[in-house]
Amino acid sequence: MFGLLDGFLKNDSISLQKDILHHVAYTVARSPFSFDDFEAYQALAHSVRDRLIERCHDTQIYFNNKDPKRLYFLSLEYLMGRSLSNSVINLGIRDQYADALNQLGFEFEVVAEQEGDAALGNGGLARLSACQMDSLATLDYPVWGYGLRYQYGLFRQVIVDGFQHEQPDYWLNFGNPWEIERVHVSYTVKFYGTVKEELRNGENCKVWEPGEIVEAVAYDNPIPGYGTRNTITLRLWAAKPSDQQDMESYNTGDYINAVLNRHGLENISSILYPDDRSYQGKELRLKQQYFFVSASVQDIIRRFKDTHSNFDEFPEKVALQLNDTHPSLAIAEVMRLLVDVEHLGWDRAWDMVCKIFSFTTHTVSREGLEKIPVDLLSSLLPRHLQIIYDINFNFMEELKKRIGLDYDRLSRMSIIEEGAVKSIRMANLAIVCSHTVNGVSRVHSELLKTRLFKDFYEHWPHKFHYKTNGVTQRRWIVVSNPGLSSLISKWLGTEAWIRNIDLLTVLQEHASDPDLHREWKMVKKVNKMRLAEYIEAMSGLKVSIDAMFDVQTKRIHEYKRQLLNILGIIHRYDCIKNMDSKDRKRVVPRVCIIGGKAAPGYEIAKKIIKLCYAVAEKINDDSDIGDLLKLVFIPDYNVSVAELVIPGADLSQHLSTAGHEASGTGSMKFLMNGCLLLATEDGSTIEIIEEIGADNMFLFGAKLHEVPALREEGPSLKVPLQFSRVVRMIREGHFGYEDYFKSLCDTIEGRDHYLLGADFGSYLEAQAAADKVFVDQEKWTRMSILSTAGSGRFSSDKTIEDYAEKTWGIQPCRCPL
Ligand code: 26Y
Repeated sequence: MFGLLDGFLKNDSISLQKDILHHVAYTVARSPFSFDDFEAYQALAHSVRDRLIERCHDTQIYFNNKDPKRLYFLSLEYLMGRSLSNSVINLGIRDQYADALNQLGFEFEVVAEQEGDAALGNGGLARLSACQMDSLATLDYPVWGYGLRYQYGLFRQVIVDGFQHEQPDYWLNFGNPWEIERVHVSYTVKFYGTVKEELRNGENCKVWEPGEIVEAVAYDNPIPGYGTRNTITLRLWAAKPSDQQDMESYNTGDYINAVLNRHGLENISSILYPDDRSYQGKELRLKQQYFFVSASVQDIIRRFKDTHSNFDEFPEKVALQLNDTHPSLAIAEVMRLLVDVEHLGWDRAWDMVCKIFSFTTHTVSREGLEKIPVDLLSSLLPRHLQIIYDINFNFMEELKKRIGLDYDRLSRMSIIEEGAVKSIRMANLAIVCSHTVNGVSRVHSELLKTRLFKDFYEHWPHKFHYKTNGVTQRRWIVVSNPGLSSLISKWLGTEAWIRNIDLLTVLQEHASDPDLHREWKMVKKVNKMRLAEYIEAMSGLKVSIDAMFDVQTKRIHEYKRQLLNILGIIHRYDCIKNMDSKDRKRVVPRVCIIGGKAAPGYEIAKKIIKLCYAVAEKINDDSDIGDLLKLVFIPDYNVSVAELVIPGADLSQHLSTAGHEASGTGSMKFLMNGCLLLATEDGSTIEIIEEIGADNMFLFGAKLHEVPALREEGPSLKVPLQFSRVVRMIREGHFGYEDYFKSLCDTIEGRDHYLLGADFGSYLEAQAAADKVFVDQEKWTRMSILSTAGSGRFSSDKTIEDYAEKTWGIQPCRCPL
């Protein structure tokens, strides 16, 4: 079909040059004789977009012909970051584009820097969705991703005087060449109103008469696979006023108000909620969830009906994946559409629902589980509340047959939580209706079975599976660390590892080769220089690239214990200050780098950021310390900053109190980039130890089974003297702001829920061990090579293959080249 236009788009550098100039002239509307870096980016992006559209189209035609079982991945969050480099690398035409740009007087890297991040998500869960989409496309699975097209992404973090301020991220201001607006793909989504009963063909039917109608319009974001023509679609919904909504007002002549009223409705898809407790019980959040779910489910059913005259084959053709509980209303929506709209009987619809849904939870704690107040649901989605009640009634009846009248257990397992605020437990709803439930690491899945969802595990042991998260080597090595990527390909003699990650283990054979060591260290050095330049440009601080670059970047949270890191840095500073010049010669110089956002309402997390700045100011200004120790906070950590920071790190820290990090995926990115880990035995780290061995990393801290007893001890727990000393330094105002930091210090002295005091001693030992190895560069480099070599198990390709086979029952469907 594209062939009829002008033949397929050509990818040699002359054709690409022409194409870029064409877009400069006709899309960007600038003179092809004079355009700047940003305009070059826009033109380039549009040229890439044309190629993506071509492949997307072919992929869909191929899928439609083959009609395979499709996976529909439902997630309220995707952290895609930038698209340009990733797309041209996956399309296999990066070098041709770089040549084309060069001929036009531009540099690819400089042009690529013009792109802003798409930050439609908070952190781990959202970046995981993005990595998984890359793997799904690369492995040729027939998939659609669904989500929301927020107009404001995750807030921008601005630091003023060491304090975090949040600014809106209006990321669409400069246009978004990576999406295709589908004005004709739209669905109406209903809210509020009442449910009536009507007799139809002798049967009682429920008819929902809504009070508000909104239109969902599709924006398609092509996701190209690597080394394949397959390009799948991430379909994001935007809210638009519906023409059906205000007909009445128009008719009664209130034209102005009718038009004004329409505008508020667009707000549904405008803001991403930050990951804090403030979303709980908020009507807008619930509206977002339903809006997204309803449009997606209508789209899925429409696609199925395009090629099927009845629903017999529905469960053989459709798999729906719930990315956490956020999209769980999809369950009630599928039931409503099948029963009320398609008029299938309840039992038949229920049977299908139980065959199509699977559920991944990313949460470890009970407080992290979502609940919706019944009152809110009853007003916003009255029909869905009835459906959930019916599901729960049937479930409770079935359960009573199995366990009898054990009311404690029945009430724990019920989808409805009674109490001061009667609520729907979204996780219970998801578990009851899904055929498969999984956590995101082995230990997390064990915790689900033994704690969080113990009752459900005992009832349905077969539903519980374990999956270990992974990250895509395309983004986290090939795009972000081209030097390492070429080096790996050179030593393996092939680029095949980019699709077949198992090949990385071949590096183990060369782990002691001095030639590889030399080249490996050179790559790291170049990446450290790049990072040092960024640090200087951002903060004015000059750092020595001979120092160990020690990094902790992730969302700021008490359980992630950035505070432990800062206390360790204060201790190091204190030690250096008290050393004579002879001892100072033996100190391993460090550049400590911390970065991450605190949720806007999370006061303690914000104090941790301020403490980091206060300590940094003291240390960095102390001429007595010089290059022995520096501390930098990198503001506004996001995907593209991560792409710069991770390849430049020597050491990375993953300090969560055992049992608190469901998985953790940052560690996997550092591991792939040959960065050594200093970590607790928590989440995915436990599996990383199995792959690379405990002696190739620096482990410390209480183990999972030791945590409860340590907590029991409370304030009577003995903590090291050094711990009390550094906390006292903060309390006594060594870094200023002593009143402001008091409540922060109180969280770790006394109750110390996250056990900083208990783990401080072994933390310092692990740090000392890291120093010792860093002096022995040969050993360090060997450990670094073995880290990369052992990172294959943490490729999202592995995770996705596992889900495809064991959870979704889908097969690759590869569009011919
Ligand atoms: C607004 C609210 C409902 C909400 C939004 C986002 C609540 C939670 C989240 C995000 C949670 C999250 O990112 N969890 C992390 O998921 C990663 C991927 O599985 C894990 O590696 C990580 O341990 C977990 O904390």
